[in-house]
Formats: sequence, structure tokens, C-alpha cells
Amino acid sequence: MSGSEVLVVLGAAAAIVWVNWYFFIAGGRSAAPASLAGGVQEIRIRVEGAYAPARVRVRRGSPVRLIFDRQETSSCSEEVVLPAFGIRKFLPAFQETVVEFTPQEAGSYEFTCGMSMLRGRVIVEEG
Ligand SMILES: [Cu+2]
Repeated sequence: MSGSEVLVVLGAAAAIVWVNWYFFIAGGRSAAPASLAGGVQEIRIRVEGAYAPARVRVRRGSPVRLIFDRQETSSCSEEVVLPAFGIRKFLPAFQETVVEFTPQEAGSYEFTCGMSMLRGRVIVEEG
């Protein structure tokens, strides 16, 4: 291989490593873990122009309770949808709204506002 070919191969290898790190390792680590409350994996998500945290990490097979704390009146965030769990819920402004489900399969599941503008993710790990 010529010198420039080696550089191309190294560059491609570095890109692959980066993509894997970015999406799989960093993504999982930056997700906020749920805390256990009486066997329920509970996590509070602030809704104000975005979901905070936007990534939450839970374990498969135990109930999950997401507490959406909506601190705005912007109509964008008035609904939250978790398509994988068949959930669509209205979030009254300046109130907490509880959403509960039990993930049976590990994976990464999106939640969005009613118009899919705000986005978050539930990362379900093996129990
Ligand atoms: Cu919206």
C-alpha cells in the first residue's frame, strides 16, 4: 500500500471507532439512570423546550415510571408520545404527569412531543 492508501484506511478505521463510541458507548453512558422506588424504576424528566434528561436508562422487565414535569405553556410540548409502548399523554402545564410501562425487550425507544419536534430516548438494558 502506498502512504496515501494507508492514511485512507486509518482514517476509515478511526471513523468506524468514533461512530461506535459515539452511538453505543457515549450514548449509553450519558443516559440518566433511573432510581428504584419500591421496585419501580423512576425518573423525572423536565419539559421546557426540550426533555431534560433527554436520555434515560432503565432495565428490562421491571416497571418504569417517567414523571414528566412540564414547566412551560408552549403548545409544542403539551403531548408526549411513546410509540413503542402505545402511549400518548397530555401534559398539563406546570404539573407532573406520570407515564408508566414495563419494557419487555432491551433496546432504544424514542419518545417525542405530539409533533415529533422534541425528542428523547429510553434506553432499555438487559436486566
Ligand atoms: Cu412539539
